[in-house]
Amino acid sequence: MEREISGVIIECVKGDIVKQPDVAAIVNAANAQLRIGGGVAGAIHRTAGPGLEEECLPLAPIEPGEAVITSGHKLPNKYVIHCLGPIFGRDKPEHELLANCYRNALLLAEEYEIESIAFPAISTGAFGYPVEDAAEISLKTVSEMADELENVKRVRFVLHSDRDLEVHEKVLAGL
Ligand code: AR6
Repeated sequence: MEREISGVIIECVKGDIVKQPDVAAIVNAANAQLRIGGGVAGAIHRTAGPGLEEECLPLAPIEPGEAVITSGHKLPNKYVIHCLGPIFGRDKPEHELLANCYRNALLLAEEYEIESIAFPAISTGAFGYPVEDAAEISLKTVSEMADELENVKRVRFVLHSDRDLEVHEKVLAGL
C-alpha cells in the first residue's frame, strides 16, 4: 500500500530490509555500539560483510534517537543509516526518542541527496516498543516532514510480519 503526501510517496510492504535493491538507503535498527547484534542489525551486517562494522566502530557509541550514515558495502544499497531506537520502558521520553530516529534519518538522507529510503519498524523487536504505538509515531513523523523534504521522494516501511504490515497500513490509511 502507498500514499503520496506532500509529493513524497510513503509505502508499507512486507519483506526483508536487506532485500530492497531499488532504494538508495536502508535504515538499521542499531545498537549503541553499532555492532552486529540480532534482528535487523544482524541481517544488515551479515549481508554487508565485515567492512560495515569496521566503518561503524569509530562512529560509536550513539545515543537513543541519533542517526549516523555509512556506505552499504556488499548490500545493494549505496548507504546504511544507523538509528538507535529507545528501549521501551527504559529510555525516556520514548515517544520523542523514537520520532527523533525517523527525523534524524531523514535529515541525513536529505543531506546526502538520497531519493529513496527504507525503514524497518525501529524498536519494535528486541527493544519492546508496542508496534501500534511505534507505527503511529513513525508514520506521523515522516508525513509531517514530507513538506520539507526536497531530495527524498520515496519512504518505504519494510515490515517483517503480516500483523506488523496490517498495523502500519491502517495507520497510513488514516493519516
Ligand atoms: N527485515 C525487516 N524487519 C526485520 C528484519 C528484517 N530482516 N528482522 C527483524 N525485523 P529489531 P530493535 C523486524 O530487534 O527492536 C538488535 O539485536 C522485527 O520483527 O531488529 O530496534 C540490535 O543489535 C521488529 O519488528 O530492532 C539492538 O541491540 C523490527 O524489525 C536491538 O536488537 C525491529 O526489530 C535493536 O532492537
